[in-house]
Amino acid sequence: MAVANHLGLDYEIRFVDLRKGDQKAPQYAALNPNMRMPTLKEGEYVLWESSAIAQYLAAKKPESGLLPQDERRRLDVMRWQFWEHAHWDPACAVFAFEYVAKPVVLGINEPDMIAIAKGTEAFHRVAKVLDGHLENKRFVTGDTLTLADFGIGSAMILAEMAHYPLEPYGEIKRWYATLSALPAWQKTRAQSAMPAANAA
Ligand SMILES: N[C@@H](CCC(=O)N[C@@H](CS)C(=O)NCC(=O)O)C(=O)O
Repeated sequence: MAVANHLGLDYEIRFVDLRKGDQKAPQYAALNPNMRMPTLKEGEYVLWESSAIAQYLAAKKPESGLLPQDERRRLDVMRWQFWEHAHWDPACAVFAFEYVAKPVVLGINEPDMIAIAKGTEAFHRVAKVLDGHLENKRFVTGDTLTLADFGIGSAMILAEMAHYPLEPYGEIKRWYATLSALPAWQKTRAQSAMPAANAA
C-alpha cells in the first residue's frame, strides 16, 4: 500500500481480517494458497508475496527509481528485499507475535519470555547489520528511496508496540524517522489502522 501510495497508483483495498480468519476463506485461499496477506489482483492477474507485489507496482513507474534500471543498483535493492524476508522479518516477528498478535488476536496477555530471550539475540544479530550498513546513508541503498526501504520499514510499524530492542541502533532510528515522515507512509499508516474486529 505504501509503495502504491508513493507512486500515486489507483487501487482498491479489500481488508483481510486475520482475527476473523478471512485469510482461510475458500475464496481468498483460491487466490493465495498460503492463506496469508497481502495478495494483489489486477483483472485476472494474481500475485502474492509482498516484495513481488512491490516490484510489480514499481515497474509501472520505472522513472520513480524505486526499482532501479541499472542492474547492479537493482540487485542491491533486491538483495535487501531478500534479506528482509530471510533475516529481518523473522527476527521482528518474534516480538510482533509475543507482544501484538498474542494479546490482540489470541487474547493471551503473557509473552513467552524464553521466546523473547531467543528473539532478542536474533534481533541484535540482524539489527547490527542494518545499523552498520545505514551509516552515512540516507536510505538503505544510498541517497535515494527504493523498495528496500519500504520492505524493511514495514516491520518497523510495530517497533514500539512490539518492544523491539532498538535502543542501541541510532542509525535505524534516524533512517526510520525519515521514512515515516514521507507523505505516502503517513497516508498508509492512517489507512491501515485496524478496523474493529466486529466491523462489517
Ligand atoms: N512473505 C510473505 C509473508 C506474508 C505473511 O506472513 N502475512 C501475515 C501477516 S503479516 C499473515 O497473513 N498471517 C496470517 C496467518 O498466518 O494466518 C509476504 O511478504 O507477503
